[in-house]
Amino acid sequence: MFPDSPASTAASGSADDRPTTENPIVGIIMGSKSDLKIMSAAADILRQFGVPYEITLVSPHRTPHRMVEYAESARKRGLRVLIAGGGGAAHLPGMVAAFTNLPVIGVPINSTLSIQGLDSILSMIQMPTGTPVATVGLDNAANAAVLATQMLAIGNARLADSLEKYRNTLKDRVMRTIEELRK
Ligand code: RP5
Repeated sequence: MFPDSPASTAASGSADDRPTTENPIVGIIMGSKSDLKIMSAAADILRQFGVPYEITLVSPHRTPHRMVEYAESARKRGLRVLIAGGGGAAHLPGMVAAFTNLPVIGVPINSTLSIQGLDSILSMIQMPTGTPVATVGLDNAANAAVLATQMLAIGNARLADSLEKYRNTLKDRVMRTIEELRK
């Protein structure tokens, strides 16, 4: 998709059939399998940027001990950014942030249609001072992956270059539409 789609990690397959690339530096986690259809977009973006990732389920309510272990071991295992998705009372990003100093990006998921995901958004953005969760828009796992890539690009010229090319593809798309509208 991007002009220089790097092929250093999983070159094909969906997030479902490629749960982990080699030496992951981004951990994508979510509370339930029902979140995967949203969260797989983060894996798609990371693959396109050539950022190695792992993707798995970590439920704050159903597997709380696993959540603690995952968060506490994340840095030691080489992860540098975590992307955590959850719907409803979305405690996963906030609780994971409490157990690690790695940056945590939260993806609120609209799984409780009656209140349209507002519960999830509020669970993530209203964090106490000192334990932030960088929250992206509702269901926008792709933006979480772009933000994770931007964080990693601070010390990585290849990623910074890929991000610039990505931005240029977005700009080109707008310019093409402007041209089409002129006709
Ligand atoms: C949360 O509850 C999950 O993140 C999911 O969005 C929501 C519903 O989970 P399921 O009942 O579909 O497993 O923990």
